[in-house]
Amino acid sequence: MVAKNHIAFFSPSLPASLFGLALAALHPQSAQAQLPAFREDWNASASARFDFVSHGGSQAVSNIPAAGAEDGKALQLSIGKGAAVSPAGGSEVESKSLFQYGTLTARIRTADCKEQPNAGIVTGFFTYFNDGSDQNGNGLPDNSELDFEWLCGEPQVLYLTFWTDYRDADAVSKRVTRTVNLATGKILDTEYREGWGAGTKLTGAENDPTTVATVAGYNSSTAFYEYGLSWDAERVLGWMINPKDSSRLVLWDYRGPRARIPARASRFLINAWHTNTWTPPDNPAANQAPANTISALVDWAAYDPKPVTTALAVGSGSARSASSAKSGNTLGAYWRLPSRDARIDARGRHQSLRAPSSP
Ligand SMILES: [Ca+2]
Ligand SMILES: [Ca+2]
Repeated sequence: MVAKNHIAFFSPSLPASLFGLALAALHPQSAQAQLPAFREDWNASASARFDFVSHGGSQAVSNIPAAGAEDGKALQLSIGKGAAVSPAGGSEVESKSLFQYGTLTARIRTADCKEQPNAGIVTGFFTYFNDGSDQNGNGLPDNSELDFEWLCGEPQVLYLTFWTDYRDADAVSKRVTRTVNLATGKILDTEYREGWGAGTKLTGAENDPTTVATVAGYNSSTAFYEYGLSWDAERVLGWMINPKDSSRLVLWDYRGPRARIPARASRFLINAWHTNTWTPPDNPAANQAPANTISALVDWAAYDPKPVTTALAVGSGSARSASSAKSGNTLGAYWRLPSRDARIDARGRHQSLRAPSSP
């Protein structure tokens, strides 16, 4: 009931400026006000929450009939034949608003390369913010980013990477990363990295859990799965709903130093793009440009501002509860950002510079 009243208070008719003042009064200690929960089902031609970004033959289009989608409709993120390398040659959706902390979820079928097994295609579900400033004062531009990524050449492998900093000039970064093969239940690496090679192995609270259950038959590109990122100042969890029993399968419960956890309010994005340098561990030949259009599908995407501990306590219901929140509050103008193209270009450079097997 409390949550309901909380959401009802923030009427869509409130001007953005008043909305901000109201939140500031309610949350005097939080640096960044939280936005209300929402869910986007992608069953209309446009979205109140997300901008669609297409490049040439790579198109982001919603309301596409899709078998396996809960409502029969999905967002299609296509990568066109011969698409240029980097996210700037792919397609994506990008939230109009910024989010700081809470849980982001999406039900995704990643790009399917069964017709071209050596295509180099990334599907990404992530947060991102980089305006070039250095608010954490460590000498590198802040790059707040939480990534869930898949390469279509080995669609049973998941890459989780949490970034705090990235400098475009020399690709120096600060990030932690975990790679998991879910079909075998094997954690391939859990490391802190500043460059593109191997980094420092993580232990203790930075390496939890130390084992991940096998998801028999897992193939991210042949079925929809629900994935989530739960984030606060001291913790980031990457998880998915296990299709066997609908339980939450925690892939990584990262509780490292605060300095290694992104802190800037960030946009919520889902994209698909061509890489010719980042290849999966067991398929190093998977770097080809798409010979024909290749697509990922997204059934829905949701946000829930509840703190991580609360979100986890309600099990897999966290994503569903977001769907009960009334959508349609357009708050996109609340935080001002550099132009979208500048942001995409910066991210395109840093993502496309990845070395083989180095998320
Ligand atoms: Ca910094
Ligand atoms: Ca849908």
